[in-house]
Amino acid sequence: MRSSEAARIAASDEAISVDELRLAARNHGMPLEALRYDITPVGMHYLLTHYDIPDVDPGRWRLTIGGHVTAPSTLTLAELAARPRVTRTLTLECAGNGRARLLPRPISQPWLDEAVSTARWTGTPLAPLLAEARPLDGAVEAVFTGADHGTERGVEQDYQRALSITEALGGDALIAYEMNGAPLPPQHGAPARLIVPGWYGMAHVKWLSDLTVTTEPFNGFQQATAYRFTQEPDEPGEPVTRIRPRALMIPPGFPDFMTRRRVVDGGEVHLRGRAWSGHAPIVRVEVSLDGGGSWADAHLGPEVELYAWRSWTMRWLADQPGDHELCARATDATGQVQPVGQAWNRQGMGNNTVQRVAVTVR
Ligand SMILES: Nc1nc2c(c(=O)[nH]1)N[C@H]1C(S)=C(S)[C@@H](COP(=O)(O)O)O[C@H]1N2
Ligand SMILES: [Mo]
Repeated sequence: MRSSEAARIAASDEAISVDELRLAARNHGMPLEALRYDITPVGMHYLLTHYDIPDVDPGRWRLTIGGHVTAPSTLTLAELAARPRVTRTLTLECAGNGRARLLPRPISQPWLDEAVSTARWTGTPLAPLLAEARPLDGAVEAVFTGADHGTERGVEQDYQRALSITEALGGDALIAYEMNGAPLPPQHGAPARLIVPGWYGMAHVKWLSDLTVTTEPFNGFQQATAYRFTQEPDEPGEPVTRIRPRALMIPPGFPDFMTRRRVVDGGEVHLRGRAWSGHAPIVRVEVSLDGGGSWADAHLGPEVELYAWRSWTMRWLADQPGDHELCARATDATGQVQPVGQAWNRQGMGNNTVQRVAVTVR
């Protein structure tokens, strides 16, 4: 359903509100120093929950599969766990990452750069499970429903997202029940969630309770209204899908408590970070030591798994005391490279503008 209320854009002098602060406190980001870990420790994994974390008893939990299929079914968690098991290391990033850096600022969860993390997700492949239900001719989409409920811009809803039937039957999505080798914790979707490798966060439906095959394209709020690239309030826009390439660096030196401005001791500084894309492998990371004026290639670490972040390093001879602005930018194998300036859209989606880290060398 489409909402009659447009997403709001902050006025040029409008500060972050208590409502935005509340969202930011509930939905924490990953501290950038955690870019040091190949696999983000569970408690440091970024979090985004639109409504409340639902109270789901794993013993009573069921996944229902139905709609336009020949063989509807209901699975318990034990039945799901008895199916073929796969583990994938994947980087998840919220589509709204970078939103609070846009000018003017779209009002929603005010992420800066930190809504990204990498985990090992274990579950069973979606495609064979859906194929066993035997979708009928005319099936167009698979709609995934979470157990959480709320309202958004006046539309009451369960959290729902759809994949095309082609993507669901031919893709590499999982129904995951473990994260980093342990059962999913409540905040990450216990007991089971959808994982769609390479896609922005909104596709990975947590607290999955139902999968329904439809004969019409799904027009729920999270599909048709939210998660679109739009310029105008009433424009349908293009859907947000896969993660755009991005590199982040671990801010070097030490921070000031309030401003988080960095102080770095002069000499050789070992810059490092991660880069990822949901389209293709990362083929290049460049670093700028002068705010994006000039760029030099960083050294890429080993390729991990498709859609998992890749490490990069760069030696910086910090021999000029004073203020510097460090930037990093990634290029993936499709040739997509991060923009240096902003690519604004109304909902603040997919903002992969380069990161800027202000440091003072002493
Ligand atoms: N059921 C449900 N699934 C959801 C959400 C939600 O609010 N409800 N948020 C989505 C969004 S926008 C993101 S970015 C990811 C975040 O996953 P995480 O909290 O496990 O990091 O979950 C997605 N899945
Ligand atoms: Mo998100």
